[in-house]
Amino acid sequence: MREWHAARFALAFAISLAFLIVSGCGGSAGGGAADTGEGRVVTMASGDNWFDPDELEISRGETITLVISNDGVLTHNISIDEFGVKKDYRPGETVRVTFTADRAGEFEFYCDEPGHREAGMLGVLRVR
Ligand SMILES: [Cu+2]
Repeated sequence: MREWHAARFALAFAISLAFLIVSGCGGSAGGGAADTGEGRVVTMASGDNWFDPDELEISRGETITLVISNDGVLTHNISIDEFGVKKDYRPGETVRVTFTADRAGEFEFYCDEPGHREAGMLGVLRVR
């Protein structure tokens, strides 16, 4: 009985220690979900073959994290050539892409899967 209690205590201690280590790393390493390095979070849906919304307006110098779901049955991709964005994501998957728009203008975001852009899987990013 005593050994069992001791073992349970040791396990609880190990778990809380592991939790402390994990949360400590998340706070200092950056890139965690609560990290402010993500900038403004913009939610977007997509499917076969569309983005919703297909127009985005942001400010120059702003850091944006797009959270994009794939509601279709095909693999898709979000690409914004001017800002180095290029990310594939599978059906049912939701991905996060962070970028900083360092210049103003109108830019195209699109899916680089063959034929998708031509089928209308694109949109306009306006940076003011
Ligand atoms: Cu696509």
